Amino acid sequence: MVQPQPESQADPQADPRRTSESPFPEDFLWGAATASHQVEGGNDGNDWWAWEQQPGRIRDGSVSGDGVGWWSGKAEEDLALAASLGQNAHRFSLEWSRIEPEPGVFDPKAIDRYREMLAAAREHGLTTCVTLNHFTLPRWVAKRGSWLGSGMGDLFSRYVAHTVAELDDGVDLWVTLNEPNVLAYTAYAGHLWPPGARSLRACFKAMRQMLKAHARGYHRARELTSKPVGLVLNMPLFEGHRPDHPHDRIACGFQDWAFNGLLVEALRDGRLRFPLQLIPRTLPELAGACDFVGLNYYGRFEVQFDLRAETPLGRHVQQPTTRTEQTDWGQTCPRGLTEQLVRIGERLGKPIYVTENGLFDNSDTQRPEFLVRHVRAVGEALRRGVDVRGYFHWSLTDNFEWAEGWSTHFGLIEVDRKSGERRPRHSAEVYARICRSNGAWCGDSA
Ligand code: IFM
Repeated sequence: MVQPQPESQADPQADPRRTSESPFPEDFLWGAATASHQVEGGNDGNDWWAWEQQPGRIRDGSVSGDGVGWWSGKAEEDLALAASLGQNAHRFSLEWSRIEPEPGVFDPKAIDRYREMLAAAREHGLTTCVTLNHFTLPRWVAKRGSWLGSGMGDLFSRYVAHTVAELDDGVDLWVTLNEPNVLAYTAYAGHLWPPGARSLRACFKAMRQMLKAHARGYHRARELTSKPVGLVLNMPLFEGHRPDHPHDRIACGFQDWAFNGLLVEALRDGRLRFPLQLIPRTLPELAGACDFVGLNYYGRFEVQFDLRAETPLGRHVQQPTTRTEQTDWGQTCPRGLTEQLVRIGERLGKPIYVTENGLFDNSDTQRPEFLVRHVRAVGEALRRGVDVRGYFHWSLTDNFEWAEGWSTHFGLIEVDRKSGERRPRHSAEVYARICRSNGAWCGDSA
């Protein structure tokens, strides 16, 4: 069980609390994560760009615009800054709409720009984890129905084949898709992200199509690379409001299953179960189709049985929480990170990277302690024998947070979008201590 530590422990000026038995292996990856559309800027080729142009879609009325300038040259500066802050790895994503702006037409200039970014990461000693598709789809794919359209497996594996063949030299870890569960629920069951289908049927169809595309992409990539290829899942912790109350247990169990469990199990044995598929069936090519699992973990939802709730069978009653009027990342709960790592380790037996973990904290008052406690939670999973190989904080810099726009700041580094100036926050210094001490600075998590 991870116990909270006093605030002072998160002070980078304090004496490091070293432990002689650090659970973190010598080659553990310490990095931060970003995603193409959230930082690059200057791209009108994807479904998100089109969505942002529609009034009322983005809570603060902003658009991704110039991002934080990654496409026009700032990526190199930020990667150098990450390395100077003690990080030894970076996770970022590629923009399908740039690489394949029209069906079957690939843009060598986009590939060149990504080569430059990968070379910069290499130059600064950063191991690279590269996601082939982080939510955004080319507008020509959106016109064909996005993840509901036919032939998505073929289209995705063609894009994967081209991209892996071109960029593999600079990549250490490949990821096919980011958070298919979050995308399916937010964009297909819900209305906050494109295409905003508002249909449970669409949600599960999109999820099935993404799993099939992942399996196709995984096997295609494996033919072209010797690097590990994985899938990233976002897995919050769901717990009953009244842990012993049977109704809360059922509601919470169902939400955990529908969000987390059915994907973990599908990845294990290829079986698509209810509610992902009304009549269960098996996709043999999906069984075990990953060399590692990426876990994105943000927080905990406490579920109270309520048939009128917006979420199935129960509403979320956890306090306190990091949320806006329209998005809830759950209650900060490092124990949940340990639990999900243990669960994935037990169910899938694959190496795991924490590919995202962070919080929106515009004043940077909670983030230092959040970091320390979650790194200790990773240490706890390692002590329990889970094969965790890296931790990537979300995010390196402030960035375009989808339907929230620019008003929710997740960055270790603050960005002045007018001047382009970067200002590492206090949490960036705290994280630097953690990275440089290979986690020992956080102290013993036992
Ligand atoms: O910004 C997102 C990211 O794109 C996917 N995972 C969650 C982050 C915070 O909401």
